[in-house]
Amino acid sequence: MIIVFDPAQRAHAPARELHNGSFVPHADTVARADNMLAALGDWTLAVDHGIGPIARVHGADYLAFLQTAFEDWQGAGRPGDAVPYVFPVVGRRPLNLDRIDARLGRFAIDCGTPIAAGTWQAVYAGAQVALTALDHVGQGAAFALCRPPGHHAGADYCGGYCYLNNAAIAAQAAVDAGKRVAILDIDYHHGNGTQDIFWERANPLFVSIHADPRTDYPFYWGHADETGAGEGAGATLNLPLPHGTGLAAYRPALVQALDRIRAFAPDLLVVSFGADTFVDDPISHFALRTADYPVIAADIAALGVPVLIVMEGGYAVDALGENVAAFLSGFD
Ligand code: OKP
Ligand code: ZN
Repeated sequence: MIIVFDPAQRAHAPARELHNGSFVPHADTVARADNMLAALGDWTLAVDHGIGPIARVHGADYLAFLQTAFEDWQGAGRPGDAVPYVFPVVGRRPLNLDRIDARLGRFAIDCGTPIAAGTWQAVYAGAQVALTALDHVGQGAAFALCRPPGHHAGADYCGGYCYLNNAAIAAQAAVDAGKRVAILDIDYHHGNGTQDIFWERANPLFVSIHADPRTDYPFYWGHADETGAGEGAGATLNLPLPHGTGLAAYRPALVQALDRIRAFAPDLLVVSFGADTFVDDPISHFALRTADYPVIAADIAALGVPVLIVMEGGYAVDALGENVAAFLSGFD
């Protein structure tokens, strides 16, 4: 399998996140990428496709914000990473303010997604990793080793450690090339950004299996009654599962997801893959084992559809490479 990476993604190294009321070391470490690379072996360097395919998904105001937010934060005399702390919610007017503190809140959904010195450079490279891996999808699958993840980022917001939605950018590029695209999101967390981006679209189809948002981040998205709107009515399928879910309970949801995807008859399947469904994940509560990942992958591969796998979460760092390698092995 072709594995695509760009070391420029290492430039994103946020220090801390607000987690359950305390600032703690950020869970999305550079070591996550290192652990995957060590387990996977040879990789191909991403090719620059420019800003065009990114701008097909993300708004111009948001992209401009991301590129200067850290400089603006430093310009306001602030130490450390840029972190939002006030949000234009609960009926506030959508004012277009200049102050960096106000702009951070306008373009973010949480306090766990700091913007640090190398964030833009890294996330731009991550989007190029996904686009390059898309170019390599043929009869077999290709893997985009993206870090930070992307599926919580919407058209005009960052959140959940995500800044640019790598899976959505690749899916949109494939749609623009005339393809029917299905997205299967099997990260532990609901892919709210991807859902929002394609909410009113019949193509791509968006299907997600994730922790019930009544108990887990991102709380306000991913409930079973969210099915899309307008031309996208019925083109979103959410399958929330409870804490403690192991393979026996996971697989029926997977079968349901794959049945829907098969009925859609896609030319391409984009898999947003998170290994945070692993039993030992420090921030998650499913119970999948390393040996379960090839089983899940083989179920997906049995669709017989070309697959682009885009890396999302997974925070049991020492086991991450092994879990990703196990998942990718199921596509051989
Ligand atoms: C990213 B991905 C505030 C945020 C709480 C966010 C989890 C983001 C997971 N600290 N947790 O889906 O793996
Ligand atoms: Zn996740």
